[in-house]
Amino acid sequence: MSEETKVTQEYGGEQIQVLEGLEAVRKRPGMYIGSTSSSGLHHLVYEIVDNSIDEALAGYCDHINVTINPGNSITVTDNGRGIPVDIQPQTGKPALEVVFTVLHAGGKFGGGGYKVSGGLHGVGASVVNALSESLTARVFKNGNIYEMKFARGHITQEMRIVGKTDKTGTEVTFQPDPEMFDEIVYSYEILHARMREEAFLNAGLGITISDNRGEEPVSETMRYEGGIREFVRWTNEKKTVVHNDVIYMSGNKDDASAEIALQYNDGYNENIQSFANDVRTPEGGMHETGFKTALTRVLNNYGIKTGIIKGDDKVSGEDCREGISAIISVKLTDAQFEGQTKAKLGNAYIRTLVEQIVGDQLATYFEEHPATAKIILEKAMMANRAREAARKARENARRKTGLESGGMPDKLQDCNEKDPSLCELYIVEGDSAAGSAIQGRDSRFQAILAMWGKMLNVEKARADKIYGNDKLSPLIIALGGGIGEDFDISRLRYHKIIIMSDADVDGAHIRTLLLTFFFRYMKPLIENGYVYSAVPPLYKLKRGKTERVAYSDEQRDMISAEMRGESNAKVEISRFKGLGEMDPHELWETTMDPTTRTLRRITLEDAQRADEIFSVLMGEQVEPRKEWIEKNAKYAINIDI
Ligand code: TSJ
Repeated sequence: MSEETKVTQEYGGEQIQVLEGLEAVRKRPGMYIGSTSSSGLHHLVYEIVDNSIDEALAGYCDHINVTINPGNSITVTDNGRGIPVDIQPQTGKPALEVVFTVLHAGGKFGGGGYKVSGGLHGVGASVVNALSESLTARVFKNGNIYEMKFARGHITQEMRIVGKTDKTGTEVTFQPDPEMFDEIVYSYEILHARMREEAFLNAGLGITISDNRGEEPVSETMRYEGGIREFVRWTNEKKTVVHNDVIYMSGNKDDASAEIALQYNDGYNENIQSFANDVRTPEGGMHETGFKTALTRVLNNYGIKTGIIKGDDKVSGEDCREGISAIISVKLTDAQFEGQTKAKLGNAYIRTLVEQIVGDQLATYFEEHPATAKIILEKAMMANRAREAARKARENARRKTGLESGGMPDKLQDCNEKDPSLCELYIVEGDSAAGSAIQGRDSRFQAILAMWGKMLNVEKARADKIYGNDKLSPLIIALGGGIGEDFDISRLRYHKIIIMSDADVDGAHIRTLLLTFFFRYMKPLIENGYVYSAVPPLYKLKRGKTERVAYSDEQRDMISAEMRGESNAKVEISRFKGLGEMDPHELWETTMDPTTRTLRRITLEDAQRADEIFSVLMGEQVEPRKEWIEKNAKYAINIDI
């Protein structure tokens, strides 16, 4: 067999593999981009932008543009070297073509790790290509403009030169395939927030995000010379800080690097945001563990050495984190994302690296800035005393509420089943809705807790007050696992906790409050996926004696067309005003029956968003609150502040 035919045969084999690869992406898009909902749709943009960021990390690019075009296609451009266009000896094809047609291992969902800089980039580019109705790539390089086009992963125009240029860079435009996604409308807010994060995490890199869909184009350029230092400042912007400087630490070992920035505010919440290779790790992992260990150790050592901590008065890890805003960003070539949602970093050597950096550099910082060190340490000691007081208050409250003896609150209509994994707790807003829920439920496994009225302002309250609060303590007692540091998920009485509230402003208020409370005091509930939102119907449709319900505007239109049928019969459509309006049977059928209902699982992201909204609405600073309410007038809430 001559050398030439051999090559041709291999080429043929590869061609088939290429198509099979991209076909696999179209068969199981969720495997590659997480989901086909809005989150997956936005993920396409991140996959493309990642390549430009790699080019920036390699030192060849300092600006990226991300544009939402009319019709919801996306254009990403950078001023890097341009994707290589030369023919690869192994494949006989231009590198550009390979980038878009060969499925690379890698990415957060595809398995494998980080793209190693220096190698061929384009991780994820073929996935985006497979899921796009059309995609055009242009490369500005060697004085030429090269162009190549694709549709659903297939080449529709081979690479060709379409003009001359004196610039270098890459431009990719793609139109997500509506056959592949539940919705194809991009959110400027979501992309803007993510691009801001990328700009913070990559100091000096400029990112412009634009939206050209409306009559008035919108655009913002973000560039942070200070990187994650500015990220921390931005996080604390609406808070009152207790020291002025952001503390910054960084270091590297072998191929891995880590940087950490932190600053304390006068609040009680812990806000640590960690990233691995610019990907958020909401469940933490080794980098967070290393940070926490070192922070606690450095503060205690400093306190003992200076005599500020006397005797046995050591501060705990939680004490050291009250009021902290911190960003931890690590970059490594072999990131292991673990946990159910791949949201946790598993590489053990990163713990050592971060622990060493913080251990050395924070200690040095404290030596050089004793005034700041004292403020932080005294805040931790104050937290320690408050926690001690809270523990006593809790014991008192327990005795009073009969928690020890297992007495359950009046507001709770419990279920008969005792196995928590089979039990559901519906948290229902308002008396009449609770009444319907109590009558409509299956009391074998569904418990109802009625809640109403204005709840405690969780932002300003400490744990001791929360235990004694008359709105929250029935909930805490009903759930059975305690709160805060002694929250014990094994004592939880229900594994499904379902918030059932109206789709109006008051309902949103209650949901925000509850999610914030869970996020701050029972985080494992959300991490374990135990918290849900009930999805009540929005419309009732009636034709003669036939009644059906719809949960969205689209569904309403679909069902109404169906019911109208060929005969164009009259279909009456009415809007459900609230849960209280439904009779028990209706409520059971549409919202509570496990065989027909829809439940929306609350993610850590949802809860974090609620927490942010809550901070703005309940925080001490008036200006941000005013701004937020003005911006969200339709959602403006009457809160007892
Ligand atoms: F992959 C992609 F299509 F998604 C994509 C890649 C999309 C966008 C908007 C930009 C890029 C990209 C790729 N920007 N810059 C690069 N650089 C390279 O691919 C490159 C250039 C030169 C060399 C070299 O060794 O000379 C190596 C690489 C990997």
